[in-house]
Amino acid sequence: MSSVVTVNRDLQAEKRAAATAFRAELTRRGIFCVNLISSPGAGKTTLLQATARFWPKPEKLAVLVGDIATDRDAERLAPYLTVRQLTTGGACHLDLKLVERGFDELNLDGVEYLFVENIGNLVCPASHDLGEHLRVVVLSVTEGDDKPAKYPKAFRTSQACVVSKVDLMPYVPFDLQAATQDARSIQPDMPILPVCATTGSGLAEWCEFLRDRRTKALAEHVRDDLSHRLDEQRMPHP
Ligand SMILES: Nc1nc2c(ncn2[C@@H]2O[C@H](COP(=O)(O)OP(=O)(O)OP(=O)(O)O)[C@@H](O)[C@H]2O)c(=O)[nH]1
Ligand SMILES: [Mg+2]
Repeated sequence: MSSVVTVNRDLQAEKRAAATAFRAELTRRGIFCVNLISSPGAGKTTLLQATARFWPKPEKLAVLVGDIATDRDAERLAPYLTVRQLTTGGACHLDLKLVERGFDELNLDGVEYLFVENIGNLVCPASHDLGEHLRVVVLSVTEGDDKPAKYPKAFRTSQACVVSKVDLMPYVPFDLQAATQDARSIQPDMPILPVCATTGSGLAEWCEFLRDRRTKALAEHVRDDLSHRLDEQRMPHP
């Protein structure tokens, strides 16, 4: 026997509000959060290892790394930076509650950048706001240049695209211009960052991009906070 239960609550609105509140908390603490999404094996963990090696002060970086099973990615990242594995036990994406739990368990003293490596999947993670400031879709050249058009939501909800494994371009049929064009037909002005995590090519541009976005996000917060306080001062006292 089945029955219908009327909830009368907009659950999506509640999830959006929770993600917005988490983002505000991160901003208040000066932590810029980057959600990396991609197909399995596109190179997210290798990119994070290379980023930590390249970053002048890797102690300012931390990672929450998601996987369906095992903590192998956390083992790979642990020699380079503060990391906590999030294991979903089968779920194909990370959700905000799991990220918040991982966040509470990390020592984030002095951390300025929190990366969230999502589950390798170009579909489900696109629908979940984890409270990040920046969503980056990683597209490896071995996947084919047709992926932006075939998985538009991943590209529509991301604010930048890292094209990974560019060292393999001579060996695979990947047209960077075609991929860029498709990505920008979905998301105009999408920054495209070609990177090879194994040789380090493109890492300087990637790291500079992250610094720039963090500075802008924090400046926006200071501006909003200031105008909020000025508005309060202008309010007539009761
Ligand atoms: N040639 C080449 N191989 C790479 C590069 N980046 C990653 N790889 C290789 O690609 C494979 C997958 O890389 P990972 O970093 O584990 O990919 P991932 O996206 O974290 O994978 P999941 O967490 O399973 O989704 C590994 O064998 C890496 O060594 C690159 O820039 N060039
Ligand atoms: Mg990984």
